[in-house]
Amino acid sequence: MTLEHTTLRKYLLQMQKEHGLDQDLTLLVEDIATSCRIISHQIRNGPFLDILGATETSNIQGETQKQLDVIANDVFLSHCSNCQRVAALVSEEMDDVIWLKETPKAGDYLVYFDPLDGSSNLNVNLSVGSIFSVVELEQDIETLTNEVVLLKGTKQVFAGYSLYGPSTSLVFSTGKGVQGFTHKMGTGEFLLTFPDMCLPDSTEEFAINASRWRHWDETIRRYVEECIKGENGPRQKSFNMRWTASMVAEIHRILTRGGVFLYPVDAENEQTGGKLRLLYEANPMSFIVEQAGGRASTGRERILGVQPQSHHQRISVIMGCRNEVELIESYYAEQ
Ligand code: AHM
Ligand code: MG
Repeated sequence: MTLEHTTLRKYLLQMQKEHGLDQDLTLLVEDIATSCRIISHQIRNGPFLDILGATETSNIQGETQKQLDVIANDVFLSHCSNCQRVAALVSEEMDDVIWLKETPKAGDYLVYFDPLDGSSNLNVNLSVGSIFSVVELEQDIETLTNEVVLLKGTKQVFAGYSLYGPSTSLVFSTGKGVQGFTHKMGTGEFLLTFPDMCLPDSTEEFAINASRWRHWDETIRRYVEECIKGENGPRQKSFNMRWTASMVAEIHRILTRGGVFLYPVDAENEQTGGKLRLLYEANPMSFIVEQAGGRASTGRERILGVQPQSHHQRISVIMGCRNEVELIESYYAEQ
């Protein structure tokens, strides 16, 4: 049986008509979708093209770049530059902000992306993803400085991710809920397969890299310990744990069946503020999680409300089902 699904274009045109979604944003979303389709193709053919390995270079955060990190970055760069409203691009893989306009105007777009997140999964053939978001400038800009791109996550008008798993998903929000599309192989189309994705309030599943236990603060240890104690502990229920080392895969699982994802600041990463990056990892994912009815926090404050200090800033991340995130926040408040 073949089901009839709404195409990405049909959905975007409907959003234009019913919610006044900007036409230029529609084109930009389609260019982002194209980027993801191309990257998906490159990943799936990676072993034949010999592009799964490392390059000789490191990115600004001192991490070795995979060849596919660089390829995916180039794909995003070229496609996101198509839209005449895009003023600047900020990527995990580029040291500097890339300015496309000399005198950006109010209403122009800033695009943030992590072209290939979780790329340590590439050569073991596990899921990776791309993360992206768009912010609209509120005023004309006279001087191009990095401060211009340091806008809070609450300013995002669009955010999403693509998951390169058994199938290629495109999940995004324009601020009207979360929609999940799947790339239909052989057709070039993304079809709306998971409309209005939403999170339950509660969960019995958590995701954390438990090998970092020795670095965690008291609050994270307390939370995880209570989960692990299961029925006999204070939570009085049995918890399951998952860790795929790919935030996109993790958040997609959580959107699908609930859960909470933690990559907290800890004793080892506190000098940099955490592991995950605010502008192109934490903010887009927080937008999606909140739009799906969940909560996204540093443990002490809402991620979307954090004022960025630099464009590669890192931050503590705790997101997913509302009740779990609020419980962890309450533990931090007690500490
Ligand atoms: P990356 O942007 O360098 O790929 O790092 C981000 C990834 C996340 O997707 C994932 O949650 C985390 O790093 C995994 O970290 P760890 O190696 O500690 O498990
Ligand atoms: Mg990343």
